[in-house]
Amino acid sequence: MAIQQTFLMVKPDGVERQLVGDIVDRFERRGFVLKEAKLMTISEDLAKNHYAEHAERPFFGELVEFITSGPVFAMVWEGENVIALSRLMMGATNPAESAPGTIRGDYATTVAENIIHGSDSLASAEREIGLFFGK
Ligand code: DAT
Ligand code: MG
Repeated sequence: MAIQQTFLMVKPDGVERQLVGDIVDRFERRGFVLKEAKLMTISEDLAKNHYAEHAERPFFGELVEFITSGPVFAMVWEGENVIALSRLMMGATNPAESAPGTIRGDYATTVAENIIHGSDSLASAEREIGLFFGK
């Protein structure tokens, strides 16, 4: 395994619920390094681009509306195998499967409002870091 970077984002529900500190703390304690971070409101264009893979899904409109509904906390994290390990720390997309101890398993009960986004592959990490941080 190699040192990687990934894109993580506390979604509007997580910012609203004041979970940014807890989430940053979890990744720092695991040993990952915060490289970039900003509180921002996502434009409709950026939301549609970020979630382009879901454009044909029935929930796409709701997803774009939700992710643009308030500030998000966008981050770049670095470390050994951080792409796969951060996905494990987030927990499953389906709330019925997100284990206690994971971020979603501790804080979310619905698939739509699930607190955190994380890149799911090297390609999506590079794409999403570029979209949000321009590199
Ligand atoms: P993840 O965020 O775990 O990578 P995903 O990429 O499949 O999951 O979906 C992106 C987001 O879209 C997800 O975090 C919440 C929303 N979503 C996914 N499936 C959904 C569904 N069946 N109904 C409503 N929203 C959904
Ligand atoms: Mg995804």
